[in-house]
Amino acid sequence: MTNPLYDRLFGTHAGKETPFLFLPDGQVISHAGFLALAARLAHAATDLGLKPGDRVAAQIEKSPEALALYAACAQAGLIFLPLNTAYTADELSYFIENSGAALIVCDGRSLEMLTPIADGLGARVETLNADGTGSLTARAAGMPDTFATVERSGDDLAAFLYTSGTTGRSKGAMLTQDNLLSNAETLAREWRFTADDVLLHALPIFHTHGLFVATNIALLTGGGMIFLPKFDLDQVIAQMPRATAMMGVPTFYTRLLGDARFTRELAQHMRLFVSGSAPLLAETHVAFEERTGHRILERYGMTETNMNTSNPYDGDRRAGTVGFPLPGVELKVTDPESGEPLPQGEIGQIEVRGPNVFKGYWQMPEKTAAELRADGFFITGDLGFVDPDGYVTIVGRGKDLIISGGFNIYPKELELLLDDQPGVLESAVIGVPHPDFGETPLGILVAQPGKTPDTQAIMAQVQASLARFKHPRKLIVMDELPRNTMGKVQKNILRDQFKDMFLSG
Ligand code: MLC
Ligand code: AMP
Repeated sequence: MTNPLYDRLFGTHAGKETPFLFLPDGQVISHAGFLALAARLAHAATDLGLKPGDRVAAQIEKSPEALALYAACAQAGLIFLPLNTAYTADELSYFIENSGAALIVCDGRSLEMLTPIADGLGARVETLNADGTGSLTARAAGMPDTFATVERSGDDLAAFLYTSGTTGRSKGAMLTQDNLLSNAETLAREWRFTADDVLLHALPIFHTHGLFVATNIALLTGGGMIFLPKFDLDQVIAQMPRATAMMGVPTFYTRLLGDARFTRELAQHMRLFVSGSAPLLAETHVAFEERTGHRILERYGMTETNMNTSNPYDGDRRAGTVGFPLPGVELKVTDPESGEPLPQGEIGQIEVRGPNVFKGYWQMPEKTAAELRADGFFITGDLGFVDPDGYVTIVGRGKDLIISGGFNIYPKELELLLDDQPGVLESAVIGVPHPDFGETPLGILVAQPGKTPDTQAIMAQVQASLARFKHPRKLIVMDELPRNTMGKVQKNILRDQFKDMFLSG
């Protein structure tokens, strides 16, 4: 084997006209057709001067070509760095600069905004639009349909995914070929995926869930994917009869349950519904079973670790739990202060070790050392316990993180921006329950003496700087923030005070 990731996920399908991507317009792309597209893109990238180990930063809409760029990177030994399409110029320039990307691939609409950033860093910019057009695909058009796969080992880096921190800027999580492959192999086996499966794919492909969990499993097992540009309720309902399995964040399931067209009959033939990336409420699990007869299979993962635990395929899928550690993954619950393992059943911080765990944060040895122990255990920042039957339950987060519809928001990033605004003395951002997104950020401001912050102007500043999904749903001005005797803001009190703010009824 010359390149384990490419060979196992992609190369194995060479010459096969089996269906891979079913598009909403009825078009079907075969495995062979997809590989040819990827090979042409690999030629285009290497023609631009890219060499193995170079980073390719991509902020592009979900499309077959966008997915083929991931395959092209694997084949050419490039490191794929997908970026949320919602990121603003401010956010993007950091990722591009920090990663030292040699090539930026963006939507044509962002070209003007990204060109100066790229020029400043000596990177190339090419476009790839949602409909597959753009300068990159134009370059690829005349290229050969095959590409000599670049030799790589399992320990070589395959992807960077940026993940924010509770302090400071985002960190590039370095994932190796083996990290990705080992997890895809385990999940495909545990969840019984085969070439007969058709996965309803409505997740974005710039995150672990949609790219590595969903796509890698389908590629490894040779099944097809109904490849929707995004989660669109009408499309998901219309396409479900052709699918055998679906993966989603909890918002997918609450939205489906909120629609009368989602019936037991519509879901009857489905083999599997998987949920993850954010907590699935036990009541959603129960309501889903009542409606469809299916028990959603909940699993737990992270950008840095891929998937860590899963409820069983056969056996009891317990609502409110994330199941057992996956085969090959060790999980322990430790005391956050001492790092020592806690007695069975006690709540503590969750640590994991296994072939799934990343290599560290790009060029951040201190941050890596703070979270990834020398013995290989990664401190997840999640709090939980293991019950006597071995099921893991996540009860909260030690890290200050809000998850809205499966997207992470770090309060610190917002607080730094809010603190800087005219008339603001200090701020606190908390996550409060939201019926659609699970949680949503609420910004609490304290005014400087004698000043009245202009919340509308502040919101406009937030909108200009940060991705839409991070925007506080509301800004509230309070006289002061509750603090403990050490002077630390007691966010738990604020969370309790505002917990019903966005819940109807
Ligand atoms: C979109 N918006 C969001 C949002 N998604 N706001 C808050 N939270 C979100 N998650 C914005 C839109 O830009 C829009 O802004 C407005 O909110 C309403 O949009 P919408 O039409 O309701 O949203 P929609 O486009 O339908 O998107 C919602 C969603 C999507 C839940 C379908 O966010 C999604 O696909 N989430 C999946 C995230 C994911 O894949 N996470 C995996 C991370 S990996 P405006 O201004 O236009 O009104 C990971 C590891 C693991 O966590 O374990 O898997
Ligand atoms: P990310 O950094 O985007 O990969 O998000 C990872 C975080 O999502 C984890 O650390 C958890 O806090 C959360 N998460 C993922 N899956 C679940 C789940 N099934 N239940 C609760 N939280 C989850």
